[in-house]
Amino acid sequence: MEALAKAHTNIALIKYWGKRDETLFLPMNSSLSITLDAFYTTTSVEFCSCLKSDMFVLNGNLTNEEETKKISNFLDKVRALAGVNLHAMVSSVNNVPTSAGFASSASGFAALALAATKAIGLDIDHSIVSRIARQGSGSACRSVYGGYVEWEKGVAADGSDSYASPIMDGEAWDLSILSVMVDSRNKKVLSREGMKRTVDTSPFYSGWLDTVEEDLEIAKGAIINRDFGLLGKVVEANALKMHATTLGADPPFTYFQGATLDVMEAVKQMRAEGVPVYFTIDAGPNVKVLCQPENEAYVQKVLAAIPTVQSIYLCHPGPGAKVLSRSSLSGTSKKMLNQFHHHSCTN
Ligand code: 2P0
Repeated sequence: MEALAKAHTNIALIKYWGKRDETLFLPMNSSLSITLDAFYTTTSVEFCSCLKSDMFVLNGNLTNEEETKKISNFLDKVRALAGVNLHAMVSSVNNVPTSAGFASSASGFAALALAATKAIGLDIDHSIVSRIARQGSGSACRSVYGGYVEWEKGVAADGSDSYASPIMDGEAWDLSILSVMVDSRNKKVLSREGMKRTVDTSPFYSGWLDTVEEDLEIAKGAIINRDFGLLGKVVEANALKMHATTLGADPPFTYFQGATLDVMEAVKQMRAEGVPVYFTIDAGPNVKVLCQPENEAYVQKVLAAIPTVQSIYLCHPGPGAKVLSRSSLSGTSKKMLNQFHHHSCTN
């Protein structure tokens, strides 16, 4: 009982910020993202009666008990759904450089949800895979689909209506997303902790909730109409509103650093010169810059000249999660995933 799957990271245009249920990963608000082409996770899952416990191999190394426990807890949900009680060997390769400022949890849990449900014999559609992926990491439910994706927050207490669905294919509208890495010194407030502290203590959080659904409707309309100026404007404003909530938290915090502001300023300067370019920022100091493909070379050149910018990764819309065959693997992924491929038993 084995399957292999691949899923790409995503970047939120309208942010997921705050949970109404931490156990089920139910969000306070709906969100909207673009799945990216450049970064992905490939995961194999093999359930077998000869395994005495779950094992998790990440980038070719067997992980410790704590990391394995997170995967086991997630697999428990898949086992419960399938009514199967077998342990699994899970092997994942992240083609997501940690230095790129993208969390690998979105691509990681999307790939795991697809590989595990397939391996255990569940024949389910992507909306159910998305609902399962959500329970590993919220943003993972969006990585199940390619292109432009909406995660509807849902209203049901059991989370049955909280999953992602595609709005539009990436090929229907190409955009350039530049991930701009800056000098990073501060200790991070993890997004999970940051959103919780904000929900619990920030008086600005209600302001976030007041406008986020309207922002999402505007962004969705802008995508359908390929209105880049309108999309950029609402994306940038939405990110700033999310970050504003953190300043009101107790204790207060911010993800911005000096270098973050340098990039934001450069984007505004280019815009003042007539180049349509906008930024968004997640739970860290790096900046994601959005522009149209015809301007990407110029935007990259301007950003690369900022002294506090370390590196820039260029992305475009990417595909949804897919089941793969082992024979389609190549390079490092093939080597790492085959290293722990479980051949030894005859079950
Ligand atoms: C997002 N972020 O929409 C938002 C914007 C960060 C800022 O989703 O606790 O790793 O695992 O559900 O999905 C990052 O949070 O959090 C995130 P959990 P997740 O992309």
